[in-house]
Amino acid sequence: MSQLKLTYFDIHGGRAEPARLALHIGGIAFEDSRFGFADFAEVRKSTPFGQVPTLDVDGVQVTQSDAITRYAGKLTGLYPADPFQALLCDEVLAAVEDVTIKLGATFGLAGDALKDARAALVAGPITTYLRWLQSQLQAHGGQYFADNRLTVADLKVFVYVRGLNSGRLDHVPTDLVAQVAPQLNAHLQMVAQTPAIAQYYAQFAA
Ligand SMILES: N[C@@H](CCC(=O)N[C@@H](CS)C(=O)NCC(=O)O)C(=O)O
Repeated sequence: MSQLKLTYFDIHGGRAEPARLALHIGGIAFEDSRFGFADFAEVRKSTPFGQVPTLDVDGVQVTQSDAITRYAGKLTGLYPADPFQALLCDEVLAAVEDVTIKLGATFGLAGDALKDARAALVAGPITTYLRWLQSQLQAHGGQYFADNRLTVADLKVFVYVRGLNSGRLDHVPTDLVAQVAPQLNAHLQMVAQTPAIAQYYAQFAA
């Protein structure tokens, strides 16, 4: 088995979290290399684009969170073997990444500029993507996004929706998902109650 080291912020969310969850669910040992925000300036010097996450596979450094998530999914059986189901899974990963990039563009803002930018995102793209995600869920049986079972697409949406609900994003109402795409909250509960995921977060709760 390859030696894996996943490097990312010490938070329970963000771009590395779906891979962390997949590796945990699949029982794949990996070095969970977490660092604080204050250390990012130093950590980014060791990455090609000044970005995280990175995954080291037997010492080979790899970038791009969705590629890492898909790899973790393949290692753990959480990525569809069927090409069409894999396509549906990839579509969800890419859509969540698109809207994450739009939100990321507001992180350097403050005051009214932040408020206005976030309000525009909430009224526009975030709502559009949430509604689309809910429609995808409905179109594929209402429980999972692809393959009629838990895949990394579910983990990606779970992490995204949990972030929106968390109250940590200024000017993003914590009831936004409940208002515009309530089935995504039911999906979130279902994923959160998956025994391996509940056990994963319980270890940090003490
Ligand atoms: N396309 C990259 C984007 C990674 C990314 O933007 N990561 C953020 C943290 S979540 C970052 O390092 N931002 C700093 C920067 O872009 O300068 C991926 O999906 O991994």
